[in-house]
Amino acid sequence: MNVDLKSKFTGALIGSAVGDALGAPVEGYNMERVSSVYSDGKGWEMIYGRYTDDTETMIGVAESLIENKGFNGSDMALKFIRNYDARRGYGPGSKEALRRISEGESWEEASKKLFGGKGSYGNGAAMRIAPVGILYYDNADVLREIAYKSSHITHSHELGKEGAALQAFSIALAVRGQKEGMLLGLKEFVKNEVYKEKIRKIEMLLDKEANKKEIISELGNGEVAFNSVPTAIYSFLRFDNFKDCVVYAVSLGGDTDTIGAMAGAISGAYYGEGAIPEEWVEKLEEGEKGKSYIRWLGEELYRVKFG
Ligand code: R7I
Ligand code: MG
Ligand code: MG
Repeated sequence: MNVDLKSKFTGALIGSAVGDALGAPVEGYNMERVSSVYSDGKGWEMIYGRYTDDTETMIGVAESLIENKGFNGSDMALKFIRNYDARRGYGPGSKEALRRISEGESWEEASKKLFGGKGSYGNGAAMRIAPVGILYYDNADVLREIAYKSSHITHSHELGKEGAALQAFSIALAVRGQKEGMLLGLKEFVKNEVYKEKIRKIEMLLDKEANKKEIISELGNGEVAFNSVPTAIYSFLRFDNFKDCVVYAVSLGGDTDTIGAMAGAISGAYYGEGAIPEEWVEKLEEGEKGKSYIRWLGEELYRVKFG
């Protein structure tokens, strides 16, 4: 498959926003309730096109990487704080970390205080990671380093950071066009046993064409990183086009906006922006930081990378 690299960069970001917006109206619903909403005569038509915290924070990651031509922790934290709109529905950990930083704590320290001093392993760092996955797609070591550091602003737990790194590396492999070899690549990349086990499960579940209930019980559909990042990767690997992948990710219920966003980021990076259903992109919100801006961020990341 020959998809041009720039459309993979923009595809990862627009794909993530589209997945977020498709899943947003049904976040927290179970599988049956999701299907009752989306089968209501209209199929999988996007309902509002409004994105959530997943995309708002992804925008902050991209803005900061572009402006600094690389990672700058205090600046990225500032971007999150400036863009913050409570109506987008932030997780309590992320909200608390950003509040602490805005009151003067350093980005290195603030997130460590969360969850009894263990730090968060929510999926909030993984859901926003697409810009890191594309900018560092050709260097696994740098990608890991920047994925960990950008996560740390809100998520200091090892499992939160590793989930973000795994999601970023999946996007990187997708940019490289590696779908067949993805699981092997991920196995070699991932350091934590919790995720190694999940990757073995993905392989097993792909082999047997498991049903949705099995996917939910084995891989998860919740808002902690290890119960959602593997589910997004599975959704990408199971299908051969953007639409089926993202519809499936959202159809599982649970943390639908986030699993949709992560599956959409990997798919968009693999198939390119042209493979994202036009009617979904059309419905995706516009405005100051809407779809045109998100596409421009993808183009700017491409420019930072290739000049
Ligand atoms: O990760 P985070 O930003 O939340 C992202 C989610 C996505 O679904 C978004 O769409 C938005 O709706 O929120 O926010 P956190 O609060 O850090 O983590 C999310 C949840 O994971 C927490 O509220 C906890 O339920 C759980 N969690 C933990 N539970 C126990 N111990 C995260 N870390 C821990 C932990 O250390
Ligand atoms: Mg959200
Ligand atoms: Mg969510």
